Amino acid sequence: SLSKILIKGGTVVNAHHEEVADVYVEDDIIVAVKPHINVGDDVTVIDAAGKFVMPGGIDPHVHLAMDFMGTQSIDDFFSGQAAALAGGTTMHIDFVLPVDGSLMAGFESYEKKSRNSCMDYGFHMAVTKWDETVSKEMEIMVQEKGINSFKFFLAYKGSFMISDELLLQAFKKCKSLGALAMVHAENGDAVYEGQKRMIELGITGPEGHALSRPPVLEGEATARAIRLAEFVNTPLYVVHVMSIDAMEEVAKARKSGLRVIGETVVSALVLDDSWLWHPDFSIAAKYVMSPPIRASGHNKALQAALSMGVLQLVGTDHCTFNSTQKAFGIDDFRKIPNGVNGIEERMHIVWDTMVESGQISVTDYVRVTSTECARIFNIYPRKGAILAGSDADIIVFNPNSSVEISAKSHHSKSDTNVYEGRRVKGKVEVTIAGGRIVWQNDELKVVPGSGKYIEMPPFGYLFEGMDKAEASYLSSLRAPVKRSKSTT
Ligand code: DUC
Ligand code: ZN
Ligand code: ZN
Ligand code: ZN
Repeated sequence: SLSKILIKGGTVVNAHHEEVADVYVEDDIIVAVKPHINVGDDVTVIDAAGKFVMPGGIDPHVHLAMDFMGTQSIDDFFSGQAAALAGGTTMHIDFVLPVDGSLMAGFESYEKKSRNSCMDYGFHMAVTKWDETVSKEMEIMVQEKGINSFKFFLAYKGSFMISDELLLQAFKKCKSLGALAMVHAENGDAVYEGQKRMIELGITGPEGHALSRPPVLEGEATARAIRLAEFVNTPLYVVHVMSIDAMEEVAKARKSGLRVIGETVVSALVLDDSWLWHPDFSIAAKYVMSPPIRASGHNKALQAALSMGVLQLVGTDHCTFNSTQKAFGIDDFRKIPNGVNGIEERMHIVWDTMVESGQISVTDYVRVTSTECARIFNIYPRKGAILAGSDADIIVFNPNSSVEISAKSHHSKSDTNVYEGRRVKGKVEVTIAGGRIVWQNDELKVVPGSGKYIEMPPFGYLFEGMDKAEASYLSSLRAPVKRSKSTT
């Protein structure tokens, strides 16, 4: 076999269980997880005593090499993934954008973009218009291309945004395919008005970005998407929950038994919008993403929601632009390419913010950074677990070490970092991806082309009970009134 690795004496953590054990890997598969595994001397041994051995992170929300706002996000599938691996993330799911409305052309362009991948990845598909062709292409994506989730934008009027009418058709299609509907929830018409108003008021700087699209517009769109998904009776995944307003809609929906999943992102958990008021444009502009980073207080509330299970997982929306690209919007915040980094920092910041602070347990950390994503997108326990038979995507984490985040040392191609100067407790010391040691002793050893495309099958468990729910919905409809033709 190609490689044999023994990770010795660490605390092996899964979402459901932790124990001191050895982990033995052959090729790209975990072969055994148990105490005291004896091996020959052809095996590479990693001493993990006093450290946590956890499933590599899975980032559910990433935009590598994305053509967007007149430019392209500068981390491509190689540099973005290299950064991910240095930060303990071993798989990401990227959003395929259609090309001229064609899902197939979009898929093919992302097959090209991802050719140099150095870690495993999967795709969500964005749907930005609707007709018979798109509907047919959705079937092909699910049945032949390994995609089981479709994202709809309620914002970006004039480009990606789709109407409620079309959203309903698309939700129905998702339901019939056993695919998961996802939404970017902001009211695009209102954002457009908000932006015009800021410009009229002469507010052209990055603070105008926050002021033009406040939390109420995220709350409205989240509530609307949830209700429309309820009307169609299909599960819904709300991407990047950034505000209390949106989070409370997710909480309410889940409490009433709706199958709604809430994803938050690292930036929403730890940053606040005071950065957008920074007097230096080049600093303020790097914090422009959509939905915007919110006023202080939203971040703490989202942390609490994550710890209580109101939100289920943490992504990044990693979508990086360098300062030259951000400067496109020097005179008009509407032209600042939207996006922040995070794929390399996520595992460290979530640990520091949530575990080190005592808000969640180590097993919950594994759940929100890895296992839950694998379950939701139907690739568990191949991914998201340290079990015999799972893929060998593993990190060794030292809770007693620490890391200082900086653009000077990060692996992203971006010349800035929104977490610049932040020191976090805990450190990913080793990353094993696909059975290869790709990060050790602060050194990256990645192989272009070694990453695999992970097909994600349509759903079983998420749609369980659908027929029963459907039946009870239909039986709740009151019988129509039979009227005679005459109107006397
Ligand atoms: N928001 C961002 O900030 N970047 C990429 C796309 C998005 O919706
Ligand atoms: Zn056990
Ligand atoms: Zn989005
Ligand atoms: Zn996004």
